[in-house]
Amino acid sequence: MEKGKVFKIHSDFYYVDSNTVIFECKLKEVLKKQKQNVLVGDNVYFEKINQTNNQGVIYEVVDRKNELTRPKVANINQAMLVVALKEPNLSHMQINRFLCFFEYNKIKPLICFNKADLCEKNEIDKNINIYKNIGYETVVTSIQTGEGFCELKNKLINKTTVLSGVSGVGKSSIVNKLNSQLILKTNKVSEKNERGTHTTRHLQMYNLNFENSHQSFIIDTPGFSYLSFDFIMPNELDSLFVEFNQYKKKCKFNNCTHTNEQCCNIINNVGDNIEVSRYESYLSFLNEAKKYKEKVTYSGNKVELNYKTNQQKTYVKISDKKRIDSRRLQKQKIKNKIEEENEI
Ligand SMILES: Nc1nc2c(ncn2[C@@H]2O[C@H](COP(=O)(O)OP(=O)(O)OP(=O)(O)O)[C@@H](O)[C@H]2O)c(=O)[nH]1
Ligand SMILES: [Zn+2]
Repeated sequence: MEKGKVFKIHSDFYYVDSNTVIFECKLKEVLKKQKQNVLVGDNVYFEKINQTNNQGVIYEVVDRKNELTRPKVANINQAMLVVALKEPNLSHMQINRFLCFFEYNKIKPLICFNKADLCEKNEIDKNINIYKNIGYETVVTSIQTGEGFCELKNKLINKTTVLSGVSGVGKSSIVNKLNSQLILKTNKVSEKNERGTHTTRHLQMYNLNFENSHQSFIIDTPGFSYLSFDFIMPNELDSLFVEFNQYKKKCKFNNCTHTNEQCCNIINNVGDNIEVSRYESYLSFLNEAKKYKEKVTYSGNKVELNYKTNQQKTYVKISDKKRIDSRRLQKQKIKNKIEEENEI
């Protein structure tokens, strides 16, 4: 039996990297029947079925250290959020949106401020200090000048990093620069594109093949560029703003929403110990989460669980063709919490 890492999934085929040899694998029938899901980043045991063609069958998915449902990836050490200092303009709301999502999923974020060549040093410092002061790891890079790439490599070495960030910030350019053998499509209109050989990117893991490490991976996640607050109850949102924790204990009401209550210690600290942009993001996300909660409360949809789970494997009647939808589960979770709240 061989061991490897799933780096790409295409319909029923799982592409497994085993010591830099690529195997095209199928899933063992019994695992298929058990609806065993296999994610990019999964470590698997497989058996070769054809030596010459590098084909195999996956027999076992190793227990995951963690997993994300959107995008569907497993065993990640950190998330790199790429933002541009200019072109497109930096959006703190956008940064905070991603940070909240990673906090919720307990994944350590690394914020990469790219396109440093387009921005004055003092403006860069002003922006990154907002996040450094909270305790987030940051790095400043430029594709044009090469600034920050040594530091970035050190932060990526021997880790599996999931890539995120809105379109045009330089994600593909950064990956291409980290490993010149990789050629991810960038947005710049290239001769290739003009000739019409447009390539669509897929969720895929790349080995960065650093000279001193073969275990540094990055997962490109096209489409992972916008998140809405449909995963958390409004009253839990403040916990995702980590720097609020030390102040909210002193709010007068323990169910304080930090919006218009009297003696709210969060509001008292905005502009001093809490950045205005962070608080504004909080208010905006709170509204989104409230709207989602209302929608779930009033939607007549019956959302029911119709399967049982046993550890990671989900056993479903084979005849049951229904797909287990992570969004539906998410909605069910929020629904359960609303019910709990109503019972109290
Ligand atoms: N000036 C400058 N331009 C950059 C830098 N990094 C990337 N760019 C340019 O920004 C544009 C977008 O870069 P991409 O790498 O395609 O951005 P992306 O985040 O992968 O975009 P999507 O594929 O749409 O998600 C390209 O024209 C790059 O050449 C940088 O550090 N400085
Ligand atoms: Zn408060």
